[in-house]
Amino acid sequence: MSRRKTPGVGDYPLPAGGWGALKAVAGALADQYTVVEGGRTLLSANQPDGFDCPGCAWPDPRHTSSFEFCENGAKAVAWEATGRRATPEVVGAHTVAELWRWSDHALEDLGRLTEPMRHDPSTDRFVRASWDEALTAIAAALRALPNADAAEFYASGRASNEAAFLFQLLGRRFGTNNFPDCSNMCHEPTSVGLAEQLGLGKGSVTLDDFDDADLILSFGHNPGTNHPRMMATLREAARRGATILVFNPMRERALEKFASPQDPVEMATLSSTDIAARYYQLKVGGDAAVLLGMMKAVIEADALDHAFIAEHTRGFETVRARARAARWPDIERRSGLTRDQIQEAAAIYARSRAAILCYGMGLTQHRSASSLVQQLVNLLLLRGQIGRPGAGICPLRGHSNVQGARTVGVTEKPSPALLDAIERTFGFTPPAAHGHTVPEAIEAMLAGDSRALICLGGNFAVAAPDPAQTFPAVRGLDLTVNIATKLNRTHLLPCKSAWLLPCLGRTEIDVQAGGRQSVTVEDSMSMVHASRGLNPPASPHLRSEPWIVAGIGRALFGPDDVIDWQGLVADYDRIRDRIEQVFPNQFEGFNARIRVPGGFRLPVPSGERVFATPDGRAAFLPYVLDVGTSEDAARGDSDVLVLTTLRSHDQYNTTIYGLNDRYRGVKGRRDLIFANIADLAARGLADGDRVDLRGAFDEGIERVLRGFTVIARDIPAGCLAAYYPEANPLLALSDRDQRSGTPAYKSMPVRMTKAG
Ligand SMILES: Nc1nc2c(c(=O)[nH]1)N[C@H]1C(S)=C(S)[C@@H](COP(=O)(O)OP(=O)(O)OC[C@H]3O[C@@H](n4cnc5c(=O)[nH]c(N)nc54)[C@H](O)[C@@H]3O)O[C@H]1N2
Ligand SMILES: Nc1nc2c(c(=O)[nH]1)N[C@H]1C(S)=C(S)[C@@H](COP(=O)(O)OP(=O)(O)OC[C@H]3O[C@@H](n4cnc5c(=O)[nH]c(N)nc54)[C@H](O)[C@@H]3O)O[C@H]1N2
Ligand SMILES: [Mo]
Repeated sequence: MSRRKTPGVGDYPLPAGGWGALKAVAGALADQYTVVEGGRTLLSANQPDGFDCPGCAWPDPRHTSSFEFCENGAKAVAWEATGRRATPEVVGAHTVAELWRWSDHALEDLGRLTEPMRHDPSTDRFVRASWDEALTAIAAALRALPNADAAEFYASGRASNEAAFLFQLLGRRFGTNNFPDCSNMCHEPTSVGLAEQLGLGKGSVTLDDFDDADLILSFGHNPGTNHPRMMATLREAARRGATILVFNPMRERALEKFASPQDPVEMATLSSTDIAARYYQLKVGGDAAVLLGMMKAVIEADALDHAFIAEHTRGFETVRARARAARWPDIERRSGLTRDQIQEAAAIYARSRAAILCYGMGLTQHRSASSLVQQLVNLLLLRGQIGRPGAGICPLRGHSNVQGARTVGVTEKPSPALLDAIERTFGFTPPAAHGHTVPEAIEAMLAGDSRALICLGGNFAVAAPDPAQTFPAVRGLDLTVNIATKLNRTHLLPCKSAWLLPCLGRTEIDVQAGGRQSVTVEDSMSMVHASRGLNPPASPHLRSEPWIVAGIGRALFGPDDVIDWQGLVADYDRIRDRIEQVFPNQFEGFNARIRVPGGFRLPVPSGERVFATPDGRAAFLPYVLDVGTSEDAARGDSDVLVLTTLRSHDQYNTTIYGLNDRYRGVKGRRDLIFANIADLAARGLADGDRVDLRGAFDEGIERVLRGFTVIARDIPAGCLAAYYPEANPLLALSDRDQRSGTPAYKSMPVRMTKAG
């Protein structure tokens, strides 16, 4: 590939991991002035008596292991344990209009928020407030809403089970099921799709299954950056001879070669382990076609588990008929892979004894994603590759407790059973009408129906698509409340009454009336365990998330409410007792069981071939396109390219630690578009040129990204990649998976031209 020299862009010839990772940790700690404290803090991550790492939801070997090194876990911890403080003086030194012009990195880099603040519209600055003043004013503003459904209760997946449980209780006691959740931008297609198909919207495997698998299929995730502790598992699997097949439009370094910082030999000899046996660079959005092709090949070779299909499934004939009818030229065109490649992958799968299929955002952030993830399961069902040792489905969850928040009731579509249980436990009747997902919440704000937004963490407006609509939607509200550790752009969308409430982080000691508290979280594999902070709080004014949520509840409903808000937060065992009462089948003996190191596993019936569907069978479900959208995001227009969005190695979602993306050879910048050289040539562009991107099907709203630098990369023709959240202005709010509400962040239709 011909390459012009573009500043800050090169290659990364080394294996992922290794010395580069160790060096990066030292740098991250030094940057945040946490060298001494930080080192001690790191050693407590994921230890039996320590805190759960806020980095990701990958499980630990029973949370009882010796320290497992993780570069990006270290960055997450250092970022929270920083020595910097965003006091009211520091934040209030600038108007909100000034702060708005800062980068996302600069805002959070101000450090930890220390005291409650309110926005003063007369000066456009944040000013100090007391907890009393804040909670009283928030309760008054909520009471002033025209109806309960005018409030939106957003949760990000870092909140503990205890905080999330109280949060859903607060919303339902207030009278709404409006729980837009970060999951609506993330793994909701898993919750929807797998639930319909397997009776449980979660993964079926355990960590031990990886020891038994002889094949691991990896679709659309980048563990070297986003689930680094998974690299130890993949490396072990590769070294003992398991085959790993990767399906990803980008060549991700860690999926090719990885050196373990914990292996003295690899570190000393600068050697590494090959991860992927085959790396299939399919087109962005080409997964449905690849899966159809693989199913076709497996069915035609009759490599099926007929007994399993007969005994445990329904719907096989429809899926078989679809696969047989599919034509290879169509499959090749839509997938970007050749028939030979797909048949090769299918043959490897057909020979495997036990296969695990892993996937991430590359699958869930498309139109029809709920149906797409079901195709992954179809492929497994064909060969009975679920519910036995070494086989099953493994969605890689995002936030460290996003799965747990859902388990304890943060859902906009509560089941009748959940509503009954809440009524029985607390003695009030919760609302039954379904509430809003994230995009629906934004639409309701634009329509003027939603008037208040309470955020338990996260960066709602920046994580969401379409700032051209989302930012004004939040600015137009009557009330915003952000419970947060650090300042971000969502906080800078002041409306009539805007509050910033600072909370403790996971790494910090949480003391309540009843003494020192632990919280609990659930990982990607349904393991629940305790998490206990050990650092002194960043400020004496910080309160825990449960305390803040309960504080709003008490201010809103008074001390004589049917819910004893104050009593519950005095001792989190009481919150856990209530969780057990509401979910007796899952949390029986909750308080006793989290006192055992490593915690316990929630029931995962699909892992034992028990499918909690209406007929007790796992369902083969054909791929269904969303009404009104085309599978091919380019919609038949040859000028339109399909843009996917990525996380760099130096970010945690909208938290930008730094501007490098080491494994993609990028230094000091994020204003990049990765493109195929043929697509550049077709537009008269060269590597390093500045370009504008425009949303292709805009229907009246102009969506543009100006002056980004285009880089020729090994990515299939017709596809582009850029960083999240920079590219979010290009995605229309309406472009989403209809069933889960998940925005199509991984298939934005755009046009690319030389910068104007
Ligand atoms: N350090 C760090 N850790 C994190 C996070 C973080 O930002 N930083 N975020 C957390 C969260 S909330 C989440 S959800 C997870 C996200 O973890 P991932 O799912 O790994 O997240 P992405 O960076 O979005 O990467 C998706 C991968 O999908 C590929 N891809 C893009 N489009 C397609 C496609 O159409 N098909 C296929 N097959 N592949 C595609 C991309 O090339 C990329 O390798 O990580 C969690 N952990
Ligand atoms: N284009 C594009 N857009 C995407 C994605 C994508 O792949 N591409 N991914 C989507 C995904 S998977 C997700 S999960 C969402 C993420 O959406 P969110 O979860 O809303 O966003 P985060 O960036 O994780 O939130 C960061 C903020 O959380 C706060 N915070 C950090 N720790 C704590 C804590 O312990 N308690 C509290 N209360 N607050 C805390 C800090 O103030 C910080 O600024 O973004 C989505 N948006
Ligand atoms: Mo996520």
